[in-house]
Amino acid sequence: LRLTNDLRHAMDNHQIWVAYQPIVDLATGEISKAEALIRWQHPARGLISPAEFMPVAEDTGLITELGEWVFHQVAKQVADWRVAYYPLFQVSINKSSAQFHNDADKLSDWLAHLEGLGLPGGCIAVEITEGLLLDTSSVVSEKLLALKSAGVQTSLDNFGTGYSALAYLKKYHIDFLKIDRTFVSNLTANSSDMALCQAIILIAHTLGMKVIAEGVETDEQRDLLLKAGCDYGQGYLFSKPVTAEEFEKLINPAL
Ligand code: G
Ligand code: G
Ligand code: MN
Ligand code: NA
Repeated sequence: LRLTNDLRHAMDNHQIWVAYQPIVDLATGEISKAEALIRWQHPARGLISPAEFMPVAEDTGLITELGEWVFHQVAKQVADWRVAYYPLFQVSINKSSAQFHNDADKLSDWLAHLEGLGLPGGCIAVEITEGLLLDTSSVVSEKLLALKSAGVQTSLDNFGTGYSALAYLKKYHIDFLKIDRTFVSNLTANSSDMALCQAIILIAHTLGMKVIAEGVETDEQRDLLLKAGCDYGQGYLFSKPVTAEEFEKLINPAL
């Protein structure tokens, strides 16, 4: 309950901010996307992980405001970065199952806001987890299909750790598979995780999806992923999640 009151206060007092982690095109080394990751700098408790406060936000209904707030921050950033840096720049936003089940979470509001900024749906990708694809509620499938018809892209986060049926990847026209970092961390030329990454990349490409490897921390991992045909990489090798200001220095080192 304490955390609930604090969270309400935090949203009004700029303790909540959005961190951006680069997603790098492995073939060219360019930063072509970013993942938005919410952060809470608590005055007494320090940095609180979203893994801790998102469930509180969901239980108390604050998730509606929080989700809207994240989206508005990201939309403004992506508008700036598309002009200043790269016209096809895209930012991905994590969305929990609870957000898909929230009636107040409306795609039409998103689209109206993007249109006001002169942005197409494709400037945003929504990151979902495998569990959501197996959710048979009509509200979930309607929202997933509506995202697609609005041109918003979809990424399947932590791929390989859940139970996604391949049929759903096709049904919802998922755009990106994000290989979970547990498979990337033990990559060596002959490891079984290498075989697994190769298999995931083959499936993805066969179905017309792109692949993002998460948790890339070493040059060796990057090189093996590139050799296996992986499209994008994300991880500490390139950068940890940083403030928008620091992100701008990454995309334009002259700043
Ligand atoms: O980097 P990290 O510790 O921040 O991420 C912890 C978890 O919080 C991740 O699983 C991530 O998907 C989730 N997360 C981060 N930002 C958001 C957000 O804006 N919305 C939702 N629903 N989840 C988020
Ligand atoms: O669940 P999701 O994949 O959205 O969460 C991303 C989480 O992974 C964040 O907590 C982020 O800080 C973390 N992360 C990003 N890059 C790396 C990395 O290279 N290594 C490790 N160990 N964690 C990472
Ligand atoms: Mn994610
Ligand atoms: Na992930």
